[in-house]
Amino acid sequence: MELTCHLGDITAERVDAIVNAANSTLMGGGGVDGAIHRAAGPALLEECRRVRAARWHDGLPVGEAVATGAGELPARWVIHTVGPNRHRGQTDPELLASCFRRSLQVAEQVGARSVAFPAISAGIYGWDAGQVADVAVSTVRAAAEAVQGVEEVRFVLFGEEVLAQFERALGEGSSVRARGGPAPPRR
Ligand code: AR6
Repeated sequence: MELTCHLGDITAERVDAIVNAANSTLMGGGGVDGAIHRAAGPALLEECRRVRAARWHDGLPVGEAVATGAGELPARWVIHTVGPNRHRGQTDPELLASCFRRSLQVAEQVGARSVAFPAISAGIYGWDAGQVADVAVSTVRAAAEAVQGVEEVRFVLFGEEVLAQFERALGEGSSVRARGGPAPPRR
């Protein structure tokens, strides 16, 4: 499995599946969740409603993941996962690790070979970007053998500071910037 990171807007990423840092309701929100729903259009919310009705009546639990289509996005699937919310005392890194692991398992189940992740929980949910990067990289590396259908994982980050943390976690030379994507956002 190839792991890379770069600056960018995940909604524009040309991969089989993008991962959404959602909340348990799956009904949209701010941050990357809001951006994904805006870019995908109303079909995504409709699908999320169906997923809730069919399988997750009480909402998607923290650390769990589920796939839908991707509406008007270039990706084929959106994999929704719910990160732990530090502001609610959800400080166990295993919950965050579970988001990355379950998302990869779901990606493999639907047949996605390339997957893009944002920095789950590093925004509104209040986790330190360095800790998110450490958990993300170690979890994806540990899962690589078990999810051989997924050949490529890209971490798509929304700011220089978060990017620097993922570059550090991945180690030197593993970052590929804006490959085939739009110009990265500058802050
Ligand atoms: N592309 C890539 N990364 C992005 C984008 C984008 N378009 N937009 C934001 N980020 P957050 P969380 C980065 O807050 O902490 C929502 O309301 C952002 O800079 O989106 O898991 C949900 O509905 C940060 O580094 O997700 C939940 O209620 C990272 O994505 C809650 O927020 C994650 O920030 C989830 O909070």
